[in-house]
Amino acid sequence: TWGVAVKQSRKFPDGFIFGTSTASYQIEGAWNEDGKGENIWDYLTHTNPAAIEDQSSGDVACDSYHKYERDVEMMRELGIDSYRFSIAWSRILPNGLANNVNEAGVAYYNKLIDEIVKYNIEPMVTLYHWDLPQRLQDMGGWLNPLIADWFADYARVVFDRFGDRVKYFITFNEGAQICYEGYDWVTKAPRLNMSGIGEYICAKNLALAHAKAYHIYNDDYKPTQGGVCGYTIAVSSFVPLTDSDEDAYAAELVNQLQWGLYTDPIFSKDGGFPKELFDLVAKKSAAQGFPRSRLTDFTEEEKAYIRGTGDFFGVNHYSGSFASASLYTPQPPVPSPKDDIEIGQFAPDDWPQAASFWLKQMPDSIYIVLKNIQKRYGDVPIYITENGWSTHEGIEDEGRVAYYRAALESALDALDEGINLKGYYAWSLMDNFEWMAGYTERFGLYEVDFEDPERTRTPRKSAFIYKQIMKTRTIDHDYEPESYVMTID
Ligand code: GBH
Repeated sequence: TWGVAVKQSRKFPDGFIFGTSTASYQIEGAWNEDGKGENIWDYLTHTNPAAIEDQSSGDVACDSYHKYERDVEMMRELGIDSYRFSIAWSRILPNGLANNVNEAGVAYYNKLIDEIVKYNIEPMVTLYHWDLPQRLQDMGGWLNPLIADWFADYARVVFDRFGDRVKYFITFNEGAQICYEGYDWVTKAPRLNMSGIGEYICAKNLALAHAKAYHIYNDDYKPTQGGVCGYTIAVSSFVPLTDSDEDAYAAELVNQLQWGLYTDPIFSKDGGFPKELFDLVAKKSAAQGFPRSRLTDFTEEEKAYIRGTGDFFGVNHYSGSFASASLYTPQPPVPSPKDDIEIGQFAPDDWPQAASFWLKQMPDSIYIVLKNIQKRYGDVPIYITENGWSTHEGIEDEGRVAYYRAALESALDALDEGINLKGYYAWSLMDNFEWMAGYTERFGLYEVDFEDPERTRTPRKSAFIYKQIMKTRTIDHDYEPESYVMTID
């Protein structure tokens, strides 16, 4: 049809950045080599292996600590413009505090960054992708307000050592997941069940930590290094179930809880927490007999200090759902964020299902997400810092191919409407340690053989498809790789 023909000729704009993403704990291995300190994932997987689906850990993972040259070779094979990876805090600062810099850890990232920039690939560095030094967890982790200073000190070391070559920094990967999953749902380290309280304390401390790091970059490094510093959050497409006012309000509340709580303080015009959510938690807290709200407000000074501290908005996007109060069924525990807003969600059965239980392919979901962000924060520059699909082992990954093609069409729809989307990073360059799912779910463009001491990486079909899209800057839905032999063009 005409529609398809027109779509096929659409091009990604000049300067649009294509990349792939990874994270330190998920790929590096070498968990105790060369002076690296223990982090909360080392601690969790070693003390409670049963918490991980296949009782595995990131002790070796993809062994990227030793195999980073192969990783960069894969980036060259794919032809990416940029590589997003994270730095392991405890590899640089073994006990988390900045009195003791581990030079061997610094040397590893220097080698990696040099290898990346040697081939004109732009490094994008996440400072924190979930691997907190265990010593800082022992002192309360993200619930201790002092962590804003600890994080700022760490950030200064990173800017100082790597900012000559790294021009894109992201403070946090997915603030909401750090807080909800780590301090309520027990689905991520440190697995503390402090439902309805812990995540709100965490949200406030994270915002302050981010702002401190941003100001350090902005004041002391940006003038000479000339880069940018942003924040990444997972944003799903929450759509009102019907066109009623109630459902519009329901979707707004879910947006506020799932990401606005973490990003409004940084990106909204007035700063601070989202008003409706803030008022609801205050009201519920009072009714529950708490002498003060479980969500502690910022002072006016803090609000002003945090507001405007994002050069770009990084969005990790995977899926979405419909939202409505009519879908809500009360469930323990109370207090909890779900109980605070009393909204239910629903994803239809006929959306394609990935290997991960939580991941379905929602039609148009990137377009919807980008529109929601634009509506909330105007024309802030946006990078999709993660987007991907899980399968099981196997090179023929038709589900991932279909997902990427649809996602990138949806990104083009958004670009057509002038949305300020500057880049797109596929999650992930290769299979890796998928947190609680261990190695049972695979997100890689390259398959990794975790039985093989060499951790051999093999391109999947999707790697060839993504390569073709990046090369031609268009999406050809009929393209099939001639062979599965990968070369560097
Ligand atoms: C990313 O998080 C992580 O940054 C990355 O490390 C990880 O490997 C990758 O995803 C794949 O998991 O309420 O049941 O619908 C994705 C975070 C996880 C956020 C699923 C939304 C929805 C769970 N997303 N979550 S559910």
